[in-house]
Amino acid sequence: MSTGFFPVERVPYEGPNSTNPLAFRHYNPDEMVMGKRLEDQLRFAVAYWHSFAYEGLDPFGGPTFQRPWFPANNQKAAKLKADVAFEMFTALGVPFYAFHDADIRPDLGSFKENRKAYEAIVDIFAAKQEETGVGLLWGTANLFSHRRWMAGASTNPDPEVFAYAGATIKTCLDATHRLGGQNYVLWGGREGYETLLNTDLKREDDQMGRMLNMVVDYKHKIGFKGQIMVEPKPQEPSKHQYDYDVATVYGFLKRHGLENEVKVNIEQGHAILAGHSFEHEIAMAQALGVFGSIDMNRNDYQSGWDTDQFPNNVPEVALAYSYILQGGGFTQGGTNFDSRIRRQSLDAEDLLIAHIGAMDTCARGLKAAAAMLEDGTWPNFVENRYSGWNSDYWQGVLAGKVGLEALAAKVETEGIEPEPVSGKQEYLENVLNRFV
Ligand code: XUL
Ligand code: CO
Repeated sequence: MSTGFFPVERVPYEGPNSTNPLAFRHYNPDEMVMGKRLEDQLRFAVAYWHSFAYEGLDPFGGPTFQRPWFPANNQKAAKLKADVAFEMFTALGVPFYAFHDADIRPDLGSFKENRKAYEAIVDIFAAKQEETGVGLLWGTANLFSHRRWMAGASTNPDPEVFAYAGATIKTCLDATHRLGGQNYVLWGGREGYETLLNTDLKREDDQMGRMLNMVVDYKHKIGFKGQIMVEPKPQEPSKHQYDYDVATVYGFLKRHGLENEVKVNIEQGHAILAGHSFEHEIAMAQALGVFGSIDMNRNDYQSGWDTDQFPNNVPEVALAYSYILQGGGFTQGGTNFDSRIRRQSLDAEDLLIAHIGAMDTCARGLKAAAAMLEDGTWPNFVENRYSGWNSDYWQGVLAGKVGLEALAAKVETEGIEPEPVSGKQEYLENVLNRFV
């Protein structure tokens, strides 16, 4: 029995000329792109928190959304929320969703009561996954909203908070495993500091490294095959966050012996806050061998904070997917819409419309990215630019067969005087513009 919350049960694909706001114009899940169905290339996920738990608050105002499951803090409301959520996943035809513990259960006060309430909803999710075929892209724990986390979760000066964080992660990892989750994400919103004056950086780094090692050990113990991922973000809510960006996370993983166990979930808006582009973070993760998955949401470029808006810029999205496709596409990762509708977007259909637009934008971006790569002009240019390195001699240099003295001698004996060549930036920009 449908709850009747949404005006339609299924959003159809109607093609680029459709003017129906509740239809896809570019996302046809069965369309083949670079040898895979579009659905399998993009691997879309809906974020439970933004669509079903967010009430429309901002720093200056309270809830604007009136949902039948608000504001009750009980299991009955949590169950209705789950019913509506799975109706939306089905209406959109998304293969995945993602959630935090706190998104899906009421807060009943104690750890034990909350765990039981959470597991009861997880039981409902298991049945609904079975019924609808929708799967879990990733599970995660909310270790940042409740006041107990205000000074950090694993990085808290109080070891009892460290223990509480560990117990929460264990509960969420168990649930993710039970639901066949493809990944498990750790985003450390409070793993950082508000002021260095009260902070011991060395201790906090050791604590965070220990926790992540415990998580990885436990994953292996229970046989969870999902990928553990850290989600970088430089700040907000903390003034400074330790998982600043991809390169910083990689250094942390190396330091704690985890670089082969943990990958990154890269969010577009977080990349921008770190002073990077989205494609920079994706390309960096690929270069370091830790690319996992993406949160596809943009910030308002003027406001300077994380506004979690749905993507609507095709050229930007195309560039991001072009790096993902060059790296071989997603394996266990996917495209999670860590995005929320604006607080004036009150209607149930606004939730559908936002996701439809985002899915169409991503579909257009991915198809443009595939066309760029299939054309070959751009990747071949980059390949050629470095082709001087391909000979045995220069490969030997990279492999450590030649030292600094021999290199210096070669320059003089062979009279090497390199001639600079054009980097062709504008040419490449024009080439890419042919596809977007
Ligand atoms: C916060 C953020 C989170 C993580 C999951 O900026 O991106 O929603 O994706 O905790
Ligand atoms: Co995110």
